[in-house]
Amino acid sequence: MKMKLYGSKTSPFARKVRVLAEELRLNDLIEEVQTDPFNPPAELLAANPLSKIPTLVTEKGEALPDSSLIVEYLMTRGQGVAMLPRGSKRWPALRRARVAEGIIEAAVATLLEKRRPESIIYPAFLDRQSQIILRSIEMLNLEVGALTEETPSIVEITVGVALAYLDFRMPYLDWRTNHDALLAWYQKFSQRPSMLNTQPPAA
Ligand SMILES: N[C@@H](CCC(=O)N[C@@H](CS)C(=O)NCC(=O)O)C(=O)O
Repeated sequence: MKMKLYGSKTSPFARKVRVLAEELRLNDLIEEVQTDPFNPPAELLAANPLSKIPTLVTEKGEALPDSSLIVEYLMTRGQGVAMLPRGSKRWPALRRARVAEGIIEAAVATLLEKRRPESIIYPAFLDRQSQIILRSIEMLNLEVGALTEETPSIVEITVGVALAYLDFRMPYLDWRTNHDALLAWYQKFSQRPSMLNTQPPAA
């Protein structure tokens, strides 16, 4: 029996896990179950009352209901992804990963807000999410020298998935403009097989 990953081809949180699984060469141990968290099958709810994707159920039936938990777990199962640095480089690395995760959160919040009936969409909320994203891009652009171009860690994977999600859902933000260093890094990172094999369908 394989592990089951409840996810979707468009969810950036699921993509983070899918890229990681591929980098760790664990794909063959994982069955991906395409799941709509807004129309959840009973199996998802049994594993995760939060009704969110990604959710992983291990071969032993243990449920892991959050991408960060799944990342922590899969890191114990495979090799090929860099560990986070120890010592003084650790906290800046974790901060970058958290900021990239925040970009994903703000972009998903934007998408959900836009799906509300037009009369109750709150433009100030959308504007705030865009500002959050642009400030975060600014920071990552300044700090891109700390991202590796070789074996990635979860920091690089989260940054790469966040930028790809902006291209997919918020191309009008045009994050590339004036962020040449981040763009140069992303152009290489996005060519990794793990990124190419986990692309969302055309929007
Ligand atoms: N913190 C969670 C966030 C997961 C999440 O929000 N996933 C979205 C899909 S991209 C979802 O399942 N949304 C359903 C909902 O918000 O009810 C994680 O890292 O896994």
